[in-house]
Amino acid sequence: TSEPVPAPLPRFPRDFVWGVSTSAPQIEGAVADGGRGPSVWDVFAAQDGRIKDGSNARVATGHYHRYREDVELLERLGAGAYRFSVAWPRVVPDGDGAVNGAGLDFYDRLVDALLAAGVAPVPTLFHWDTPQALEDRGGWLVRETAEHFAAYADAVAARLGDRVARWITLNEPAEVTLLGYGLGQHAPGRQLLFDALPAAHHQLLGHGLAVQALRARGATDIGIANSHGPTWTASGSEADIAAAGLYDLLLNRLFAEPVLLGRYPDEELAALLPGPVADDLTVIGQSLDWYGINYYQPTLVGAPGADGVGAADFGGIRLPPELPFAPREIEGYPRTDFGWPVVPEALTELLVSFRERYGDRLPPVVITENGCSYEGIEDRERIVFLDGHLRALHAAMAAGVDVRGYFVWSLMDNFEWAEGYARRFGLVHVDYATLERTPKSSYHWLRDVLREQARG
Ligand code: GBH
Repeated sequence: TSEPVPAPLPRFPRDFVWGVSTSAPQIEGAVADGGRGPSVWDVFAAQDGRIKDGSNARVATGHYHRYREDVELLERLGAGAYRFSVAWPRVVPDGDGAVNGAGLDFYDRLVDALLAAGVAPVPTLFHWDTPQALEDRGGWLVRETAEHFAAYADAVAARLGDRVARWITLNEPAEVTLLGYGLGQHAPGRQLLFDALPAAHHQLLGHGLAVQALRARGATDIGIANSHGPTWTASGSEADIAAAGLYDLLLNRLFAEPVLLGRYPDEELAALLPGPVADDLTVIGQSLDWYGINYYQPTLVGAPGADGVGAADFGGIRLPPELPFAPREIEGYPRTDFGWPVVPEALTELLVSFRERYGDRLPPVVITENGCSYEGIEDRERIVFLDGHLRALHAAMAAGVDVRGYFVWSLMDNFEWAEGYARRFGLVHVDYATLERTPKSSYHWLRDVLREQARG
């Protein structure tokens, strides 16, 4: 075609990890197979009006039954690593009772298939699918859930630890807190606003306890996947600066600082957490081998306008007016089909600011998710997106940030939470009528990039 082909990417280090990501609740389906128990997302999706297209993830991409084909796609892509998640309700169907061997068997087979294909398995232990039985007892609002999570982590490590080197505890506790317990747009659908904050603390505690459990099983390569993006301030007004500061505190610092510095970033905020938290912070702040960042875009934030003027959707979600901050539309950048602004240079900004904020307390960084939603199999926009973000990542590395890997979200189109199947993030297209997989242009482009990077 007449479209310009992007120039070759700068060279990344030889041992840089190139991977792709998925999560169990978004791809596996087979929700009643092998003794799996119900998750909060099964229950949430069955409620009227929760999922935009009225869909659910009972089948999703059928990965549970088609994992061999998906591993083959990873192999042909040349991925060095595959980040997937283990479904807690497969392994412990009622959340705190007996371990379900048949549930672990699935991940056992998946890990063996990946290793045979030369792809390093990188399991995430929690990607939002809390066993419903635990939710019925308070879910992440109660401390016991953190302890049950650690017991589950131990069971997974006992089975897979001889073949899995690299582990991720949690995916985006910020989203579970805000969207799941604060605003109710995600499972479990609670609308507690600031009373959701105990869910943040208990997830972070669950992270720390799981790190201990993994270490006790000999794990030496552990990280977390937190979502982060730069917060841009809508104007120089005092009100906007305060609102943006609060947003940054709640979405970025509340989740980074306990993990990296062993303390909460703000006294007033800490007072809203279930106390006393001092001992918990020692557990939460244990040193990690690397720090995972999911990056999608910056957020422009100001004070809430008198009549909501200037307020933007937060990833498709309209925030309630009683919140003390309001995201605004970011103008002047292209947008994905989801409406998210495409701002690669904000990835450089984010990483450089992390290095400035946290200095030597920041371990090596891995980008555990980055990607975009576009329609179509000839997805040139996705190539432009990924190319731009890889250049921005390289720029951060050139500026001294120690980045060790990059994972594209996602290997294939999947169940995009409250959006249902309408948003397609995959390198591989999924036809939901037949579950047929078709590699997109971006898949072929990435395969060529990986070959090129592996050379010389
Ligand atoms: C990730 O969450 C999830 O880990 C993954 O499961 C999911 O499929 C994937 O991303 C794609 O959504 O610019 O103000 O509109 C993403 C977390 C939080 C990112 C909200 C986008 C929008 C903020 N998202 N954010 S705004």
